[in-house]
Amino acid sequence: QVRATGHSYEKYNRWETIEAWTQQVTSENPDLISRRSIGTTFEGRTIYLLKVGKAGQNKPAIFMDCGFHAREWISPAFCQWFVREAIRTYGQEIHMTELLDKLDFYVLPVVNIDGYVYTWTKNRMWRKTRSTQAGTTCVGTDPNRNFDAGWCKIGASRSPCDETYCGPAAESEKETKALANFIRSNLSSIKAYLTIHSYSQMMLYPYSYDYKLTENNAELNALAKATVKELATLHGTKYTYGPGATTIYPAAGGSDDWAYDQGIKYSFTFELRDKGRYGFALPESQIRPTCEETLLAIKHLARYVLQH
Ligand code: ING
Ligand code: ZN
Repeated sequence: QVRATGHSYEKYNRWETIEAWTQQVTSENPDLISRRSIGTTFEGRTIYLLKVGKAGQNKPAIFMDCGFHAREWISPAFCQWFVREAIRTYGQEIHMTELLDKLDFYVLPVVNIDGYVYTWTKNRMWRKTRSTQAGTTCVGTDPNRNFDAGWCKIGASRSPCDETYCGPAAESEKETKALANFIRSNLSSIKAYLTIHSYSQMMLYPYSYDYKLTENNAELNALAKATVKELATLHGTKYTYGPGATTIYPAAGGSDDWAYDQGIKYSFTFELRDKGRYGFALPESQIRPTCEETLLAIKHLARYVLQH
């Protein structure tokens, strides 16, 4: 069997390798995976989206993205792991089989591809996109401050040189615009929005742009509590959970808040391992345990969404 060059689920892969992997995994599993482009990045790279699930009519869907922030390498690693486990365990493990029979997962392996490439070539700790604009030599917008959810009102900066720059306007970035357009076009099927970040071991839900609570706060709290409990069963990894504003920090323009306000009632940000020992530079030896425990959490969440 031909493999995407140098690809490994237990290593961090460069973008070219991930891109080749999306092609490979799709062509090898045509009954479970299809690939499309939802747009291109500032530097012209193709933004791929994988649809993972058994073909069926009017299926509900769960949208999950990885790689918003360039340096959070464990995030794209998890999206790849998730897809591999889906194809490996479909027809073998009852819960995964039921999930893929009854719903579709939209998996966006890397949102901020230009930034990700930059962390491999120039600066490992880059966070933002790589867009440029007239009037400043500073590069990049924080994609998780760029959504139209209390845009730039709190926990974000209007200065292009800052790490949390909200951009010249909401959805100014080609990457966030592409993601938002896809979700807007598929709102009737998307039941949950999941965005994978690192680090700090948290499961966050809206709101982050305001201290107000969502209408279903009690349900989101109970679901998060049960999900992090499930995650901990494997390696004992402890997660905290709660509304973003009070659990991590207030921050406007995040994708989870935006998705929630679009009507997607199950909207979560995961902050994967660790709690700061290695931070963004999480060793490759932790890819497997991190992805294993996160998979348990996502499957638990998906089962819940399917039943509600
Ligand atoms: N954390 C998120 C960030 O963008 C967050 C936290 C989640 C903010 C949801 C706003 C909304 O700052 C990391 N590590 O990126
Ligand atoms: Zn992040």
